[in-house]
Amino acid sequence: MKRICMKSIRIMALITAVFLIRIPDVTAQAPADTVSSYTGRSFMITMRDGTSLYTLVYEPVTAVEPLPFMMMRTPYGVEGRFKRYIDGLFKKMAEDGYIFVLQDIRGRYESEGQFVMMRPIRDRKQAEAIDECTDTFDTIEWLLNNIPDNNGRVGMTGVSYPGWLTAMALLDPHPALKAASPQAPPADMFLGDDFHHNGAFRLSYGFEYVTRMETTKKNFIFQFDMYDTYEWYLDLGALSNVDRIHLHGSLPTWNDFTAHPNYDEFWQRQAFTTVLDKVTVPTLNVAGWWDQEDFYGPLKVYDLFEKRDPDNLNRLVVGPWNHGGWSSGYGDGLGKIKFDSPAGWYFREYIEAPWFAFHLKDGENPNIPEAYTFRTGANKWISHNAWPPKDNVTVKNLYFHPDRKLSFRKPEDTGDSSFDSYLSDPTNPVPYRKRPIEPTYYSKGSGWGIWQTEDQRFVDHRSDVLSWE
Ligand code: PG9
Repeated sequence: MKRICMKSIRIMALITAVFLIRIPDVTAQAPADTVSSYTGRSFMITMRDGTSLYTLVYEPVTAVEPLPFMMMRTPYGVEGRFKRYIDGLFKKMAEDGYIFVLQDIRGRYESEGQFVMMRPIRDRKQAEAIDECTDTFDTIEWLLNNIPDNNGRVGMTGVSYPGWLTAMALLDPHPALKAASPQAPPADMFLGDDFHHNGAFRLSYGFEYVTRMETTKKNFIFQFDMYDTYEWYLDLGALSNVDRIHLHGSLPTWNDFTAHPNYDEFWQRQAFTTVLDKVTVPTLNVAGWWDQEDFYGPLKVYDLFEKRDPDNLNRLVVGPWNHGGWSSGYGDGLGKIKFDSPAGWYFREYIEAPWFAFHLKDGENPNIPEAYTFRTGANKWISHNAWPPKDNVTVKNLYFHPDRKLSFRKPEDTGDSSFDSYLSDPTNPVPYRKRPIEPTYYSKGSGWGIWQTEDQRFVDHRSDVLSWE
């Protein structure tokens, strides 16, 4: 029996100043064919421990001045991906002119070494120790010395795992790293990001992500023998059957899931507990309100950095997007919701690219406010001078009431009998997406990317689902 007490939910009613709102005419921007103006080369760059990482370097065919590097490191494979990036995340930046650098991290795709899922930060007392931060450092050092006509400055960005790699690079940054934008980086895989939410294991995501990443060096697709994965997971039975039937102890991260069901030292060590004394690199943190994978992370990273930011280099942008929804397309809607504003495109053109250009190319200062968030419903960008906002904010409690009502009025009866309850039956779990539920990745029409905006009435009136109005 679960009890839902008449506790209050704290919400914040925000009344904040609106400025800098410029929703440009999208149709006026004809897409330029930028990819043909870049030429690429590949290198194996050797790290301090002798491991070499596969790296692609793309330079403009004609450049009139020394250019900064824009780097992205990833476990998802770089070969053949440049066109996708240059049509999306890097489109405006490609027009501005950068030397783009894409790298396979250790143990993935064409790089040597061993892949470790979200490799914990090294023991800094050991001089030879390596981690994602030292790999970034060594790569930057090599680029500066081996790719001519660079201006000595490096920017770094990426979404999700690449966003986390960007955040890791900031812990001991190379002096040439002058601007970094960690976008949707996970920060704590037990508390709020991909694998668990508040300790609750996200079974389907955990299983599908880990089989994808650790079965081979390249992305692997687990073949479900059923269309509806809800039924597949239900038939699976106990969690131990994953190993008994399918994995046989072969995947390190699955082994970690089962060995560490609690928030123990393992998860705490992997979490983005910063060893950063002081923010020294301008940092643009980016999150989407409906990120189905990593919403906790970017806000946490922003928050940790903010506490160590005496020079005011840390910024936050939150828009109406799902996971990475800002990195391509207009980002003007999600599922059935429309925002009357090309928020993704606006972010790339008017926030991200000018911000990088200011730090890396002496461009005009776009004066990005401390926190810049998109208010859905009003469909406007809002500037804040702090996050969470401090000015013009009213904090209100929203209370559960009898008869499934919600109100800002405090209930009179808060005694022991004031609770709602439901019976939860593990053999008949509440689906979070409408069935049939397609696999998370590589399935056409998978609702994974938009389930957080999906109409939930398909589970209304189940006896184990409570709703309040
Ligand atoms: N959300 C994905 C992820 C990041 C880091 C670890 C595990 C999963 C991703 O999209 O990269």
